[in-house]
Amino acid sequence: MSQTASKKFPNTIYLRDYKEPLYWIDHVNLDFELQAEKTFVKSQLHFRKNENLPSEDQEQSTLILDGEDLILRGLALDGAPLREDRYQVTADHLHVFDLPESGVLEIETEVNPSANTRLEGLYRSSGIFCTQCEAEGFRRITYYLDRPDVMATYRVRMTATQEDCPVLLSNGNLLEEGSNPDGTHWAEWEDPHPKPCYLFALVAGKLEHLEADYTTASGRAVKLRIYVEPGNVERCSYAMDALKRSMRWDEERFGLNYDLDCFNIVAVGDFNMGAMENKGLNIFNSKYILADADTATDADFGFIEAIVAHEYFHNWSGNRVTCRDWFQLSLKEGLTVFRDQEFSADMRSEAVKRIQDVKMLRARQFPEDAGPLAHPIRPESYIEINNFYTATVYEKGAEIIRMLKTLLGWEGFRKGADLYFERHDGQAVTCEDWIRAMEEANGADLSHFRLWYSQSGTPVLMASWTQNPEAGSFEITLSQHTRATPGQTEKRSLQMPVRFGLLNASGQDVLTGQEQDFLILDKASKTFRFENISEAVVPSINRGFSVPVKLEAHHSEADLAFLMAYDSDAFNRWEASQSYLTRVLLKLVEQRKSDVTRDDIPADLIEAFRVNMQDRAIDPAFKALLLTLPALSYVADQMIVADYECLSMVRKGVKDCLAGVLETEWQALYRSAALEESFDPASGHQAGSRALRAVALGYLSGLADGRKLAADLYGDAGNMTDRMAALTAVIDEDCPERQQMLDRFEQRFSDNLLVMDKWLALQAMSQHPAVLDQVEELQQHPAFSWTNPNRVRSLIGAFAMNNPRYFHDLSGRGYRILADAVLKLNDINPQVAARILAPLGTWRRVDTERQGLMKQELERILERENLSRDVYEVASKALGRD
Ligand code: B3K
Ligand code: ZN
Repeated sequence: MSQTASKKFPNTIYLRDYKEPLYWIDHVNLDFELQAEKTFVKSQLHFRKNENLPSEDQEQSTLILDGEDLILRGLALDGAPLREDRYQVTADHLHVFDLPESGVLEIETEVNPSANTRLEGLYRSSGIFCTQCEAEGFRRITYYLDRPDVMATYRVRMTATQEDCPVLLSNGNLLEEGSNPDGTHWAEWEDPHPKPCYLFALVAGKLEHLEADYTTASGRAVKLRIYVEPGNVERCSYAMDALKRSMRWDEERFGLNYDLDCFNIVAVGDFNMGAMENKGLNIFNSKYILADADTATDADFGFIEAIVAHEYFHNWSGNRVTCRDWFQLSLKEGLTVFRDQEFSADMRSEAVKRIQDVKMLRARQFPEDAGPLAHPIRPESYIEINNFYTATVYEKGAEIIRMLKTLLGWEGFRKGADLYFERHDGQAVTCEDWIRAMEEANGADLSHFRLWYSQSGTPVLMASWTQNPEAGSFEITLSQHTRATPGQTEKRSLQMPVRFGLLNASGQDVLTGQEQDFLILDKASKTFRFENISEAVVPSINRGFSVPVKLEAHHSEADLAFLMAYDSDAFNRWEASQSYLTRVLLKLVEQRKSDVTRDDIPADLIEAFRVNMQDRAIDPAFKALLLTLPALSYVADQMIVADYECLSMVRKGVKDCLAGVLETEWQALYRSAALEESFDPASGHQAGSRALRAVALGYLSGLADGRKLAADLYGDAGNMTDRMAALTAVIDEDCPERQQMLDRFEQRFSDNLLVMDKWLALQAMSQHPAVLDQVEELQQHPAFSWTNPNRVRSLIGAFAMNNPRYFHDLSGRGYRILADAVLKLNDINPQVAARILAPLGTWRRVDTERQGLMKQELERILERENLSRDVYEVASKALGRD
């Protein structure tokens, strides 16, 4: 066996190079002998030549399997060991020469799960063996064709000691289990549904479970189980409830039923992302399973509901119908995010959910589109695919699906989805297959719409209008423009379904009774004319955020105040408040206003605030959003050069001013939102009231009385949401209450690391002047650990992503803290390292002095020897080098 060195600079993979494999693998038998440091994996691959390939390819007979960090222990073909000249091992492949048309290849490898800190492949988390194979982790378990278009059925046997691993799980249904005289035991699982290896999973360890029964609409009885570390079963009920509701919802809304006799979820503490949809055996970051009133906030419950649903929905959108290659990732992710968004909207308030999703899109995806890693939802190239599990592929991908729903209507959309799932069941397909199903089921032409899949960048949508009361006409001109992004200089006009309405002075929609409530902009500029509009109207544009664009509409301030109070579209009502506040903030930044007074805030804006505060008809969750100032990063994105320091000062000034001017109203709101009933995580009304109280307290906390109020709330809090609201209210203040609450929190929750994540993140995001010292000190705190992704994200990630004011501190310390962390993590967990690195790529957004400091840190990272592919790609592209 010869070993060749890996290349210094990683390769780029291109969509245009896609080719089917030379061999297919139809069935896999796996046999695991699980030991903490030495696990043996025997695999039998039933392969056959791909007859689809052109004849010159067919003449080849070398099977090239992927494999990384593996020790090869044995290799046999159809029962006979292979001589050394029949194969070659390189750093990332196993080449097997002269294979027949079909046969069974047997491979034995050895891996060390305990040494696996990358958390890809087979690893141990608190003594539990678990796997993460998407995107390319299976090759760290055994040699395989690690690509999603190779779909096989699996039979998995595992053996481990009864004592350390009483529970043995894999995909599909349990076939048999038994014990051996030496204290070990075994189990055999079978998954009848063909799947790519990225959906393979195995779990073994000391676990307890919560169980429930479910009968599908088609009559199948399913055992649902959620496995957790001992002592945590009581905290799984909400996740179980969310799972059952997701299963029912998918039957009712999409006609999709579950297809195995059991559905297992396992929660582990060390996990690179939120969760993973392995067939029949979802593995979750415990953060998205474990919850009770005392340890989880309303937001946590919302995430649990959404992520449990998301992973369950993948059973069809991702597993039964999967991706041909990783460039098609949005095919499963965009669609599944859209499905989970619709589910959450149905469970709670549709408007509130939509606003939360758009806030998240603007905070995470817009910067991607404006930055060095801008890519279309179907990227054309990558160095490391794990860097492309992005907000663009996921969240913008979901927006594109949502536009299809707008264009075709729900019924048309459902017809297209039905055709897609029926036609492609058991296949690995492309985004093109999805669009074609939508077209064919509806007799629609989506040729122009397809551009959304290949063009990157956030379009700007401009709107201007005129009204001629005498003629009774109203004309609106919509225009679009998309700025160049790296590698895509020419942009074309997209097809945009812009939802639209006209409101008269009493807030009524005048365009009722029309066939559709959207305008289609399908070129650079288009004018739409409406007749018989005799009264004065205000346009409400891009309702429900129907197109993912930056809207530039020249509403007057009076129009915005009006829309804030009257728009029948709840999203645009919120949007108007954000636009108005953003305008005010930007103007004050221009004036570099250090001392904001009442005169700096337009009277009608204050009045609109007061009216909304006092309007008892508004749903409290929506009211909380209406009264929240736009995020710092959102306003900064509207500036030519982002000045976080000045903006943060002005924003605080406006907040304190609104607090003072409306103090009585805030006090009243705070009191009226108090709840008598006991905590119910499923009640949207309760969660809304708590959110509203938190907003009121947030304003009041700038005033001396407010700190006392926060301290009282902390003392009385019977749940984590209120406790966090109290702490959040004082975390930016330099007051004794802050430290007292932090200490109390630490004493009470030091043994629950998931809860301590909140404590770390709050301090990392604080505007307290000592925050840079604190972020460094907290790295030494016993609750922090470099090997756990949740801890790293809570401290380093929260600081770099959510504390722009201090991340961009002119001392350059914020940048240094991040770069040091990236370098440390490069060796421990490259995926997490590359992910937290992203904020350093935003250097083009700040002044030249900061630009220099940021680039210096990126250079320092790139100089490091043994840089992972993950970090190399993000850092080099950030500097515009790749
Ligand atoms: N499909 C997984 C994400 C895998 C990420 C690999 N780096 C979870 C999800 O989207 O549901
Ligand atoms: Zn997903």
